[in-house]
Amino acid sequence: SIERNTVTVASDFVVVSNRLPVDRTDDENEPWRRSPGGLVTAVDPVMRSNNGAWVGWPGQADVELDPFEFDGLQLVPVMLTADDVQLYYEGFSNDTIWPLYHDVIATPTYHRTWWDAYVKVNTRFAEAASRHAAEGATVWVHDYQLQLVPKLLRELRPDLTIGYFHHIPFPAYGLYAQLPWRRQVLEGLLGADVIGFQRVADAGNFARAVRRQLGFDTKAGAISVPTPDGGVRTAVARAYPISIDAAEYEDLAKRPDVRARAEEIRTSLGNPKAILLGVDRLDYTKGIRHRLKAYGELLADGRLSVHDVILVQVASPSRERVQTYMELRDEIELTVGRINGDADELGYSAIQYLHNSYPREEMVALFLAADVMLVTALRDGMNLVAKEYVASRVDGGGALVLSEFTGAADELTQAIKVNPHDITGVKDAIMQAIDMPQKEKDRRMRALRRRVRENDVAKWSERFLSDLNAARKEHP
Ligand code: GDG
Repeated sequence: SIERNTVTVASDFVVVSNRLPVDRTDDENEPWRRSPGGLVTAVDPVMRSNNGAWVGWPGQADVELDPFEFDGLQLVPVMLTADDVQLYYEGFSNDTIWPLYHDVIATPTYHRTWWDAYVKVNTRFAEAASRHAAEGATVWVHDYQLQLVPKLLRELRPDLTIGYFHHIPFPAYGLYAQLPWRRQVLEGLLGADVIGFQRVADAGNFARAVRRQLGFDTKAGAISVPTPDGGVRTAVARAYPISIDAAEYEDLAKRPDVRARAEEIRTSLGNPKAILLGVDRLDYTKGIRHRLKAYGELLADGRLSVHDVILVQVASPSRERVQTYMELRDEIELTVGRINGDADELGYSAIQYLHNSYPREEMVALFLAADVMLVTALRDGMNLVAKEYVASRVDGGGALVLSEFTGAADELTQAIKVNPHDITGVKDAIMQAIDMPQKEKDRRMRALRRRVRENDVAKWSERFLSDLNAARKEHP
């Protein structure tokens, strides 16, 4: 099209995600800052060798911007109005799809006006991607905010090879079936040539939904999708467990300043026998309440004492305008206050609660300082924090308590597994982690570290993109 080439060079590789990998700053001289994240690191080399473009929302409402280059990346901003943010993003994405796909831990809200906005914004993203993709380009769409983009994009541009990666769980059909637009969402996703999930179980749930709802044949991850011309094409639905840049975390953990900071943290907390750590976005899927309940009971039972242990809970602010998240925050802060009020002694605190975000160096220092990492999510696509903790323990120390309801649990089999709903079980797991003999800790951490190092984020994107490339060759 004419428009396609007016603003930028058409790209052979286009990433589409709700957010651009940059954040707006208040600094006039440096208005954008790269937002750190595994996804950027993973696709960076592919982007650079294919004059890649990234299509996404810059994170502020009503900001209309032309495509621009930043740090060697071609960025294509998609505008969202304040209404779009409320209906498409906070509404349909974070208050319909998010709770439904996390096994209705919170009750999903179904509003037709939210759905209409979701269709409208997905169309806008598809159009932007279409404008910036060169003939025969590869487009990689990310996550649950953009489930309709694969189909919309295929209609606009049948020449493209389209991949989609789903970062969160895909629920069992019995739950998925609640969605009033369950058909349209499945059809939207099936516009992709390769549909990637975190776990084998997610890919299975998706294939089952497609069979039950659309009646298409599915065989070992190959789904037969009828085409408008009466033919059939294949869409691949498989698991590609995402990971982290393990080497980057290792390098940080070896830095003298980071190690010194870890020591400083331990000292400032009074050098207790055991530092327990939780790091989560403040989200109801993360099982923070269950973790606090278990820990609070251990203190009340006298199995733990504030003289020996402290729990550091980083709860980074998240989705603060969504009602459920406001209520969650109140509930957690009430619980923290109660536990501290009951258990604290002058100079000794049960929980150090931090409602804040920190630089990555500080996170790694915390990981190094923590004897026990608590990941008790009720449902989590992967949970990168678990992998980051493991990668950071270059000293070989530390123990990981990990919920079996995370994608990470499929891989990190040497962690101490817990069912977060079983509070007695969580209490025992915490005690097991604190009391674990050094030798066993070392053995487990070695195995965990090997796993994360061998399956890093580069491996993840290579696996996905190589399947996507194979899909292209099938229909040139
Ligand atoms: C979704 C899926 C899936 C957190 N607080 C701070 C901070 N973080 C970083 C962590 C980690 C990331 O945020 C969170 O990633 P998770 O994987 O743990 O969870 P979600 O945000 O829910 O991510 C999840 C993921 O997508 C990838 O596919 O694994 O299942 O829900 O990297 O370290 N980072 C810094 N300061 C903080 O205060 N620097």
